[in-house]
Amino acid sequence: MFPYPSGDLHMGHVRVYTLSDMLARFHRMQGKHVIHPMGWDAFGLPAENAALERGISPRDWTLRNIAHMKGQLQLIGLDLDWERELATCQEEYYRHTQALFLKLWEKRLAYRKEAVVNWDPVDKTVLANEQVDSEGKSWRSGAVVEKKSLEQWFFKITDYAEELLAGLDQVDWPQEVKQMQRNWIGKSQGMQFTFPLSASNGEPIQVFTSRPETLMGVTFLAISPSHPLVTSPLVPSSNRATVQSAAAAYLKQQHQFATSDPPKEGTPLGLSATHPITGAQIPIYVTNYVLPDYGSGAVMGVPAHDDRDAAFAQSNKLPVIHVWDAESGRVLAQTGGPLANMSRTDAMSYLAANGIGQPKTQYRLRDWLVSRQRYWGCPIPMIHCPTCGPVGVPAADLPVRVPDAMGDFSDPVRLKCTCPKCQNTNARRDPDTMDTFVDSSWYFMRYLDPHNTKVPFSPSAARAGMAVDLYVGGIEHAILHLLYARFFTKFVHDHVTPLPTTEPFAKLLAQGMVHGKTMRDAHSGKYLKPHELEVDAKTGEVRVKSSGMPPRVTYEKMSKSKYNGVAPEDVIAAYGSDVARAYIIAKAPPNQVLEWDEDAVVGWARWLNRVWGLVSERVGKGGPVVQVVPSGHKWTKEEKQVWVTVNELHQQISTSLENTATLNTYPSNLIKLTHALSSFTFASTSPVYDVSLTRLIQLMAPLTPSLAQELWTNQLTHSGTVWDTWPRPEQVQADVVQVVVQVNGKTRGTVSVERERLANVQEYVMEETEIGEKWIRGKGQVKKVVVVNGGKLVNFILGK
Ligand code: ANZ
Ligand code: ZN
Repeated sequence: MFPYPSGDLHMGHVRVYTLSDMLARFHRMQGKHVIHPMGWDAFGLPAENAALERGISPRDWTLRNIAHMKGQLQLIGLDLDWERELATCQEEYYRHTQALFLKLWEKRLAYRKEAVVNWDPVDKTVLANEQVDSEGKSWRSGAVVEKKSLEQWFFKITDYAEELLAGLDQVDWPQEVKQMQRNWIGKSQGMQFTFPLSASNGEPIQVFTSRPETLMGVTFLAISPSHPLVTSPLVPSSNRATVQSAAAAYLKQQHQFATSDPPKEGTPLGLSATHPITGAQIPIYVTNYVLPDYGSGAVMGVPAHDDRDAAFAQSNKLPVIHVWDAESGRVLAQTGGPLANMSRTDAMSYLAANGIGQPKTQYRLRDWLVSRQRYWGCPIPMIHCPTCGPVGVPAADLPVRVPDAMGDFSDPVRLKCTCPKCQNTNARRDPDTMDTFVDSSWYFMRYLDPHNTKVPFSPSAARAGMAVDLYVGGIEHAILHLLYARFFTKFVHDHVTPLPTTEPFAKLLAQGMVHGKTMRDAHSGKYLKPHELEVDAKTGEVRVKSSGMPPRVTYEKMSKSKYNGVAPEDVIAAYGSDVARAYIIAKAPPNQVLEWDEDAVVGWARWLNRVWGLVSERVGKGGPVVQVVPSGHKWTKEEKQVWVTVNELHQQISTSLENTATLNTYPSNLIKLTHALSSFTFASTSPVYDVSLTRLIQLMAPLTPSLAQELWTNQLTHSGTVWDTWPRPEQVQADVVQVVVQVNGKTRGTVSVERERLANVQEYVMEETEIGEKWIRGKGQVKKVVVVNGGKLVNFILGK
């Protein structure tokens, strides 16, 4: 995932890009053609805020940050395809974002609608539903979001709801991310019923229910505060004022508690509707718990079987009719009327067959509102003509540029234009820019053909390159970015150019956060600044200066206010990028939180020094460091032993790089390999040692590229580069095998057995080992010996 150019690289970036770099190098060494690109998600609000604070233009601020962060990325030793670099704020990029918008418009997947929108009163912009948190606050400013009615552009992502669900079964993504997407799409299958208004010929009330089999238990109808019936003249005049002020209050509550659970309240309209089966008169309430934008904004109240309805019925003294027996999964005979004894599916068929209800699939997913009243974004390439309505900007006139000065971007002079269709001179440009999530919904395809001036990317490049084999990035994008990118990919496939797959990211590696060591005063809980702490000279313990007490230590998200941040540049300056990389990979499995502990970093510096030492020692002995063992070589016992270890560890390293879940074992296996070589006690030089040492340096290359390359070329003086090949591990049989010994199924230990003696392993264990003496010999009659796994496990069954 490309970064937002906020100004400084943080540890989270170092973690993501170390992961991708290491894997890119590993696959390149195997001879694969790997694309490992980098770019900048460069539009967005912080640039405008910085501009206001510092008097520098958003463009300059952004470009400066990009230059700075590019330098920082290079410090990490990343092997990136800089020739594919892109920034979403460049004209060469956003002209294509605009072309894609026009394509969406042409295909009726972009449309304009007057909508009650989420209005952020601090940032003065509209927000998508996804950008409002569960407390009804803006994800960015934290302000309580207000509702406003405005004409806005939407993308019809709901057309793809079913495909977006189905595609999740094809991808190798973490289960929890897939589940979050499924919940967001929120497919629900049920029925729609129509309740005619009693004693009037007004519009009947439609309800969506996921429990059609409970229809006989309906005792009231509940409508949302913005349901049309609230303002209908059918509401008796004596109730009107009360109903409307109640509805206004409920609406406000709903905006405040977007999805939380306030007490259920309601006000009777003084109207009733007719039950479609019984003909009973059902009272209608306007309530605070029925949401305007789900289903039809009206609910059939079944207090016996729905908790919300139960709470509402109780406070409004409404009857409760039990109609469903959960145990048998059938409608009750006494109250079920024509549905008596039916299962859910039977009831649905009956209701559909008799025209009482229509089967309906409902999604929680809403269309994507993309208009933003911001300056620093991709301008929406549309023109509003008094005669023609919305007209797309002709392709030849793209890009519609971001004006140079931030000023007032809804400036009427700037916006005035001629209609490209009818030449009406009173046309006006759309003043808004697109949600920045649009920019990031297609950049991965642009990487495949980044310099194409005509089209976003050529069909052949897209065919050859898609999908992204491995996408590494933060779990915070589990819903928004990933869902939008999936939608765009499906749209591209359907309407721009066919792709080999409609899922953009075959495998997702969602990396965990990096937490910093956080010091707090044990009593007050106050975060402590570094100078408020001291280290005991004798014990090395840290304590709070003012009290002499130890601080309370936790690991928390790095932040300025907690004084727990660690700057990548400082770490790299102190230890070098290889050490930082090795530490980051080793400290935690990639999908888990990484607790940054400065004290542990130095261990990795020591390891690299050890490797350096081994190589210098070997080079100091003189003679070429051979890369293959001569065929006539007489292997010593020790050489054989080392060779087994080298190949076993090599196999484990290859496996962890293939199957990314256990990547954290990769550096520690390299350390084991180093130990194995350190303990090798050869008198003169050994070709097996040379080959093993060379192997170690090759296996290190994806993780610690700088040192590996230095050692390869300048110390070992091997030809080519350390990247030329990823060696293959050999299947070597050890001379000595570890055998697990059990007595009556209970493990009593392991013994080393020479391979030649494996055939008679039971005698050997019984007669010649300590375990044999302690647990078997003379401890009873050996009734049976079970030998499994080619002799690697022996179980002695003893009896009297
Ligand atoms: C009757 C009923 C009986 C319901 C019962 C539930 C249980 P999901 O599964 O999320 O789709 N509902 C429908 N529209 C609503 C709205 N605009 N605001 C709030 N609630 C709404 O939920 C569908 C259920 O949520 C529907 O099924 C309806 O209540 C309620 F034992 O109808 B049910
Ligand atoms: Zn026109």
